[in-house]
Amino acid sequence: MAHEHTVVTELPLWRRLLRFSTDHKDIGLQYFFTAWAMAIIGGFLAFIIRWQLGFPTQVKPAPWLSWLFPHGAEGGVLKPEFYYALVTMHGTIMVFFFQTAILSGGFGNFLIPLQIGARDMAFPFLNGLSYWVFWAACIVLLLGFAVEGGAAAGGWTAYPPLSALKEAMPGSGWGMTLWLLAMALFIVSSTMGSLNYITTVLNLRTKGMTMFRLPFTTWTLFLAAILGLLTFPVLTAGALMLLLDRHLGTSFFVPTVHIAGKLIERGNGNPILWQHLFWFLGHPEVYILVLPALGFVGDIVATFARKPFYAYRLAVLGLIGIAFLSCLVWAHHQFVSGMNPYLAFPFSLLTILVSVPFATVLLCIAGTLWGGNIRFTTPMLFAIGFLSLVVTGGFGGLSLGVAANDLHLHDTYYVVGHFHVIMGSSVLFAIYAATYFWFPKMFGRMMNERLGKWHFWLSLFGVYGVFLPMHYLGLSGMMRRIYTLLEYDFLKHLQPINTFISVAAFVLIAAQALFVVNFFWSLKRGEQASANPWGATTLEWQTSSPPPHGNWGTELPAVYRWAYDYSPPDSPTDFRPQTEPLPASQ
Ligand code: HEM
Ligand SMILES: [Cu+2]
Repeated sequence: MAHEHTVVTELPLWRRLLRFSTDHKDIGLQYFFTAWAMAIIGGFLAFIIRWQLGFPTQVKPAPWLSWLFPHGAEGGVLKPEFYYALVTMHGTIMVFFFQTAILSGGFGNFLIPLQIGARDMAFPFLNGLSYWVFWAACIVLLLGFAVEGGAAAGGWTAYPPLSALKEAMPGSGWGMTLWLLAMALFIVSSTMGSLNYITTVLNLRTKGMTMFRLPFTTWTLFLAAILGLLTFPVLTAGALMLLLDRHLGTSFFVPTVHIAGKLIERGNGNPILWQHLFWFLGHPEVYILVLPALGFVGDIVATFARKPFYAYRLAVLGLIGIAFLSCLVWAHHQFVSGMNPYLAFPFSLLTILVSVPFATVLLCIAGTLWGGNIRFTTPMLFAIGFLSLVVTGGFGGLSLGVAANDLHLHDTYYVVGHFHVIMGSSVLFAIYAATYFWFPKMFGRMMNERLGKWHFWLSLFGVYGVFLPMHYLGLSGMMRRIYTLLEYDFLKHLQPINTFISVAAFVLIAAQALFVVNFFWSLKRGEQASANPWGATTLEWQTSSPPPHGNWGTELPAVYRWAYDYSPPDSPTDFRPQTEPLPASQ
């Protein structure tokens, strides 16, 4: 393959980020930085949410809020409808614009060609386009804060009628339309990405790189792309129908309802249909996040336990099982929606069945840890933190999967606790693990270990301190999406727990500053990284840090073995890279 002679990685970082590039590494970094920026915005919204719940502004007005959001808070008192906009935008940003974007767009782009021994993605131009459409989606989404009525306020799940009727509440106006357009753009961008990742993995693997020699990370990114390609379009269809309901007077999702005592002129639509269309994507979506997280953690654990991946093929089958079953469980979000009650049983059963392949994968990773010569580096600590959190969150999920429990727990803080432990925290930990792990490859420098470890421990105690008590709040009946519990006599006694959670959340948020400082400091001053600082076997570590444009010298690397030859017997080193030929006797 011909490739240019200009070494693009020598451009300054900001130049690589701000141009239309077709190099997968540049595009990966563009996604990476944009997604982190979105995370900071989403985190700031979380800060305001916790401020309100911990120190309700009706009791203690917060003038800085009115200064920041003149329309959302008057006299330092947050408006309830603005609170809804905050939770909606926080959820949307964190699920799609941070986690999905950084996992598939950021790490997927950066790592897939490097790990399979390709020079770039199959469709480089489409890849560049995918990033800039994502960028536009971010802008359109955030514009919501600037329009009349404020940002979308129907929840990240955008249930009708709040999302279908422009007049339902302030955030149901332009903010909601922008939300739908932003999601449509996001899906277009993500589809372009998925097509690229799938084609690249199928067609551009280098000589010797069979499917069962792929690193776990690439397997998971590949499966996540397939899930995205199969399920995101369903949400696109739903979003278009919702736009028609809003602007052209159709009633796909508009039920016969009264607004302010007046029967609306339209009706007879089915809001539950939206729930099906949303969750047909929405549930697989959470696996679009947790699969790559499992992939990173699997690879990081093998690297730092210095052990061959335990039952690698079984683990890959487990991943495929998770991906397949995750498409069949969506209605566990709708046990109380009024759908046919007979549906609860199969969906309950299938939901609980997901834990079989899930536990298989986790046991394979635990088997890899077992008896390993473990190096507790920062990426390894975050990977182990992920395992702890994913198990805790999984148990929360199992208890919700039983329909009889869910009737009580649905729409309470128990659910909020569940998905923040498993997605908000465990997937976040995997993203941190991956960032500390691949930072040397991305930027050619190491991150600071001491700061990294402080970041890890404060975050670990932080997330458990914030999200475990939420389960208790839910069991005690606290509903999600209420902006104060002081209005309800039966909830008032829970206020001190909310204050505790908010304080823990502020510590957690402050601890993330350690990461930001470490990141930018290391970018400039970090210790210079060698090509393979962790002694890892996979291909990306067999080229320079950072890799040149085109990734490899004049010849593509050839692969002779699987990705996990750690601590091989009779070897002078404790690992054998995939590029090392087998001895003649084998
Ligand atoms: C075996 C594992 C799991 C089981 C059995 C499970 C089960 C459930 C159930 C039944 C609900 C619905 C609760 C309700 O709304 O009443 C739920 C909600 C949720 N789960 Fe899980 N879950 C599991 C793993 C995960 C994972 C891995 C993620 C993400 C990475 C995740 C993310 C979510 C989210 C985001 C919601 C709430 C959505 C919302 O209503 O806003 N879950 N889970
Ligand atoms: Cu689900």
